[in-house]
Amino acid sequence: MAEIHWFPGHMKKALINVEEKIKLVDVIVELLDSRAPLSSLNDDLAKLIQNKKRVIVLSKTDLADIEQTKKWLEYFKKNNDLVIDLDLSKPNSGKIISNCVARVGKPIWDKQKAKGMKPQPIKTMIIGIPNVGKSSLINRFAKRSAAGVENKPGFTRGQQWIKVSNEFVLLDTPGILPMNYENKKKAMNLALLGSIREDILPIEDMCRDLLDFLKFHYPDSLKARFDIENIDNFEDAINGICERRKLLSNGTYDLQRAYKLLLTEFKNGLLGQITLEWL
Ligand SMILES: Nc1nc2c(ncn2[C@@H]2O[C@H](COP(=O)(O)OP(=O)(O)OP(=O)(O)O)[C@@H](O)[C@H]2O)c(=O)[nH]1
Ligand SMILES: [Mg+2]
Repeated sequence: MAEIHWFPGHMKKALINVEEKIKLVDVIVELLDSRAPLSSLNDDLAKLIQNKKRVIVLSKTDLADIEQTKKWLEYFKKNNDLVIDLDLSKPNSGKIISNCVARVGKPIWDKQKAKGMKPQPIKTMIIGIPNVGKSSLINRFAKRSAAGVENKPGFTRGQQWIKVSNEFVLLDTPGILPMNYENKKKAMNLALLGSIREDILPIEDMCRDLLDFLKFHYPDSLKARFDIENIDNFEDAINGICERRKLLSNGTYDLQRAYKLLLTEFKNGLLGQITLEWL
């Protein structure tokens, strides 16, 4: 596979914007997709935020393997103060995240009070790769649709301050991908999660990688979802999906439709709770 350098102009601008705003910000909430937390890390962003108070959120836990998420929480807790997992489809996720930001921001309020000042709203910047749930988290936090949400990478284009209360203001940011990928696997994981635009990697390569992974780690979910037996060989598995789902074109199997269907059903959690990066 050719090397991937997909770094659209708006992401470059977004990275510069984060750098410009960072001095104003009290707390960073960094979202990582719990299905591939290491692939979700962005070194370019990490450099900018290294001296800031931070809450790490493993997002989309409803789509991830519960056992693996537990292990990833422990992993990140070794080097970070506050790490939580969140299913943002649940309304109570807003309360959980606001409690965390309040905990991290308390020393700032204490300092202001000690100086005789009125405590100011904690300025919180929400960062992460595209499609990881940043705008969804803001809407839960603010208890209203303050930020645009869409299931496609790169939906949020500009930064936006959102006042939640007298205690918090939030800054939504566009998703930012790494400028370079240290390995092919990371780019592939991001594409499978829906954080890299779908047409960047060849769809057949994506399906090959996904099926290779699933047949090893989650063979039963693959067999059960598509009612297929032979999953060891890629062609047999795809043909099986075409057969079961009646994906035919002019009397032959419509492989392109099978590829799309497999990726969409995986992304939407229809194959079960699956984590692509295992500890
Ligand atoms: N199942 C599930 N879906 C989620 C969760 N959080 C967000 N989503 C969905 O993921 C998609 C992307 O969410 P956004 O909040 O727009 O993501 P974003 O990080 O703001 O994306 P960009 O603006 O593109 O960078 C939407 O379809 C959300 O409904 C979650 O915890 N579980
Ligand atoms: Mg967004």
